[in-house]
Amino acid sequence: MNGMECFENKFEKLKRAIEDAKDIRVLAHYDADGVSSAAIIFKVIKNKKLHISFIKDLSRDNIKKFLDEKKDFYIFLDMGSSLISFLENKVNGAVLDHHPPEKDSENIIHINPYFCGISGSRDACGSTLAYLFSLYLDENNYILYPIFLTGLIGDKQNLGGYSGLNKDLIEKLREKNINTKITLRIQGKNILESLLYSTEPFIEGYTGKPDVLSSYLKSINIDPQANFDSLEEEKKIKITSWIALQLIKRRVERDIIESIVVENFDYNGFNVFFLSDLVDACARQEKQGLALAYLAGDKSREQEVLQAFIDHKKVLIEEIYEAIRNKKDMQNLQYFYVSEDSMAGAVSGTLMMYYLDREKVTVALHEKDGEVRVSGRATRHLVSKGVNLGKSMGECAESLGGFGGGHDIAAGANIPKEKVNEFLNCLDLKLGEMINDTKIASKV
Ligand SMILES: [Mn+2]
Repeated sequence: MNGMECFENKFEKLKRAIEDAKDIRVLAHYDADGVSSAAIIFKVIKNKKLHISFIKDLSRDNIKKFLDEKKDFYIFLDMGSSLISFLENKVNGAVLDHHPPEKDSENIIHINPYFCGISGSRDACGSTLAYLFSLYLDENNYILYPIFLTGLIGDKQNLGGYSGLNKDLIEKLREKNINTKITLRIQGKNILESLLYSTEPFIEGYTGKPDVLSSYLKSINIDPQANFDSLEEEKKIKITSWIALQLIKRRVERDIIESIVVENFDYNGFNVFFLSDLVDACARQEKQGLALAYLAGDKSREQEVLQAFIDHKKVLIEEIYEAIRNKKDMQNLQYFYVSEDSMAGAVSGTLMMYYLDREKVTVALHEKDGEVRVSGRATRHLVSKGVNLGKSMGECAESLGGFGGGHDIAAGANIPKEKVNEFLNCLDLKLGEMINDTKIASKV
């Protein structure tokens, strides 16, 4: 199989290490990809004592607590590649991760697509590696594909089309006679709920508004309680083009508009995109155990999972509208406050894609214990114009007694509460300089 050869040696080592161990500790990243990776490993390791925990805080101090348990063997999933030198003299273990690796290791079985010339940001995620390992153990494990796809979609590696190792594995699935169907990205119990809780796409004025949606659906003769997939073709087209039109009106980018329609891989009549949204919602509420049980096949947890989804979406959508209401504009950025810290990234990401001015950086602020936490997002377009958010946020925060940093397109900072205005002015100015410097440089 494509992509398998490069991993084979390490997979064989991992298989043997698992056979030899009595007590296995699994530490997985806390998000949808981490939970899915853990669910795959949980399904394929049999007759062993397996203890799984999910990790949000990747600091060495936090990880050390688990290492001190001195288990026979540790498996790190969707995390660990940046901790190799810390781990390698402390434990027996394996890392299956797709984040940029610090280095390979003699002591740790370090499995990362980077070592095989495969991009970890687009072509393989944590679940890809766990799934590939499951196939190495037994080809019949291909039936774990819904869990693999749940992680992949959770990590947004489906955006812009599948590629690399992900694509190879999906092509293999097509040979297995699994039904695929073109359908809407958004999914819920019925068409009303699908639209009601949709944040991908978020449709301002409709998302989160049951009355507005019900009367709109009735006006075009669609039963709000109907399931999208069971609608007549003509009605499917009607609703799809209506969503597209709403997004065009809000000047959403073409790629994003196109992603409202997806190809679903059927799983007992279930949609893997919805599955991924459910797991994501659980993970964001610290309910990874619930998500894991459900993914691993415990249908009795379905009601709880659906409730977690609705709870999460309600809070997120409320925060999105609140952000729209309190948003303030500056020359090169727009900012707003959120009341739930954990939502800051999701709110600014959603608004940047579906609502706000994409010519400006989006900044979400959250006040806590005399401090303000800042979460910033730029667009590819802004980055190409010279914006480096990590650098500008870091410099401004440090000059005001805080700290910050990150990537060019997404970054964070912590600043003292009383310095917020100064920070925003500093950032606005720096962003302006970055854009103008590039303009001047490209003219020369
Ligand atoms: Mn991941």
